[in-house]
Amino acid sequence: PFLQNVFSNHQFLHSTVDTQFIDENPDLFNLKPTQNRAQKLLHYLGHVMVNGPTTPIPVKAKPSSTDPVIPPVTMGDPPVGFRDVLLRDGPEGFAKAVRAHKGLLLMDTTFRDAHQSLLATRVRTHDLKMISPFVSHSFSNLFSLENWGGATFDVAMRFLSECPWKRLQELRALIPNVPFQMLLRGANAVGYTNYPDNAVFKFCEVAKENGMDIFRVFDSLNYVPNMLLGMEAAGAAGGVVEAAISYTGDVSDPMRQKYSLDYYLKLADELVKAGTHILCIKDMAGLLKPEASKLLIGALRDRFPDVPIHVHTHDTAGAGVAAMLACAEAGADVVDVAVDSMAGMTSQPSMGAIVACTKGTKLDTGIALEKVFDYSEYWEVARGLYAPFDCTATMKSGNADVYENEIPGGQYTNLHFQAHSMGLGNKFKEVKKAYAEANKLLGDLIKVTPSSKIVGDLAQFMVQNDLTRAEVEERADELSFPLSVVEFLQGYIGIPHGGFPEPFRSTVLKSLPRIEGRPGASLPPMDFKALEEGLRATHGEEITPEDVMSAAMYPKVFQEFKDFTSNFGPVDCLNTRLFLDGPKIAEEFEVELERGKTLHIKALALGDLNKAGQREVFFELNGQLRSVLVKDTV
Ligand code: 3PY
Ligand code: ZN
Repeated sequence: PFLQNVFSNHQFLHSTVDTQFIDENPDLFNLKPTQNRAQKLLHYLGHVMVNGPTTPIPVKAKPSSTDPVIPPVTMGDPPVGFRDVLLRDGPEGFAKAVRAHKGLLLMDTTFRDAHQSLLATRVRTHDLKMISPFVSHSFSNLFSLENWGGATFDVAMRFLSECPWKRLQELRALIPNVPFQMLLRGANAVGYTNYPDNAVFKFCEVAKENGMDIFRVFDSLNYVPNMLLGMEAAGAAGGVVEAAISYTGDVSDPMRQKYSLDYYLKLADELVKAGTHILCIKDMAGLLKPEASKLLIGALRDRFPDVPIHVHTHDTAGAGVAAMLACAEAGADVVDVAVDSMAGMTSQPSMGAIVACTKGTKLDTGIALEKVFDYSEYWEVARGLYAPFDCTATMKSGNADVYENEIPGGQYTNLHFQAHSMGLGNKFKEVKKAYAEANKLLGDLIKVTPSSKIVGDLAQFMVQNDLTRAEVEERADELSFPLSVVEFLQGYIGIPHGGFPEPFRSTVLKSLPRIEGRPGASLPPMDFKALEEGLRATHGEEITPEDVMSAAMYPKVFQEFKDFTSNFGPVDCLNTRLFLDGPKIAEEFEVELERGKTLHIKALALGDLNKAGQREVFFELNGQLRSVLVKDTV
């Protein structure tokens, strides 16, 4: 029967009714959305059984058939953590407490950068949630848990068909005591281009409301006006501002003058003057050697005795643990690690190694190694579920050639995948060489999202067209460069240190317009009201402020995500094997839609292909026979 509930009752929706009306019409709360969601999920499962996963799979590997074991969690509330300090004393008080802390503090990147670097950012909320109570209870003395931002925002919607905001809300509810940290790409927020200023401000505001605490703000060119914008936005939202200087070159090499110690110290001066709560060195490619760590962190420590220093690195060359220990010795308060089974190679250095190496010293982290082992075991098995995305399918080790090509961790993995899928053994070597050449062509840039993508695009263009650096320079006026390169030269992402490369820029751009100064300053503000109304008209009334921000960042991806969920339901409720591979015939399983609402499903049979090219897929849902018709597109 047609339900006249609050979403469909005409009188309720279109007239002013008082509470008596509600009392007299109990059907209004006869919501029963389960039926609908269940049917949609069957449709999804049927679709995967017939056609394979909806998300693109780069590696020919199946999710492992072993489920991760969740280590035991003590009953009761988790211990007090740094988030309690933050909530009580605010960002300034929090920064003071961090600075006053004896011993080395850690940020755990397992929930964000580690899987962005090793598993193509594909880790789903489902597997993060399972281990969250353990994290909350066992690692209450972490400085923070990095669990959001960077590529996770986009990938959650685009490839996992889940809402990034819901991830944040759910993790927040499970981990109340450890500060959450996100990566904010300055004026690019969580996207790849500059957004209007009000979009960056609003984004931070909504992120803070949803439980984000610490905003690591960087700009891919270390362009200060862009960084200040991001810092202001995070600060205005009430967040902890962690301004991050992206590190490139080698301060311990006297031959590398462009990014010298002096360059970093001057930049740090500006960020500290602008009021950052924490200062971060963001070594996105893992170039910070132990000797350089001593010089850089030592100098920053002397200069800013009261400002907490936080260091981020990647372990691409294999020197990550050594470098982080050197940073800690030189006075860093916090360093970034990933749990052992999600560490190493292009990810962060190993948590267990750092915890063990500092044990009993003045840098003791206070973290119990046995807890790290349990945590690592969970992730070792959980990682098996992501075998179709695991870089170790093709990449067997890190490589010290990163000191030459300076490719950031996540991009190193991506380029390796791409080169490998071209099927030529030595392609990656060629791409890496071209990357270093492309970097020089563009004037030796800081390389991190999105400037790293621009250098990568130029490198691929050079490989595809078999061009050397000298040939590109010679033929710059006639070549048709990738759009990202042209826009970079126009000034779309800001101004690089040392200015744009000349005469290359002028030769490529000819009469194309150039942006002066900070790109966001010339963008008209975003009209959120109009955006929201448009979304309501397309997707119905239940659009949230979080949805509006998703659409503001990624209009097309958000639209596709909404269309997907209106067809296939809340696929984030499925476990990862079901999501990627669907059930086997005769497999029985449960899907928890929400607390207390669990579906019992059994996959019964796959029908033959009918004349319309469809198959009927049969299930048992809570004891009743159901079927869905799926178009066979294989
Ligand atoms: C990102 O922007 O996603 C990064 O991880 C940069 O290092
Ligand atoms: Zn990183």
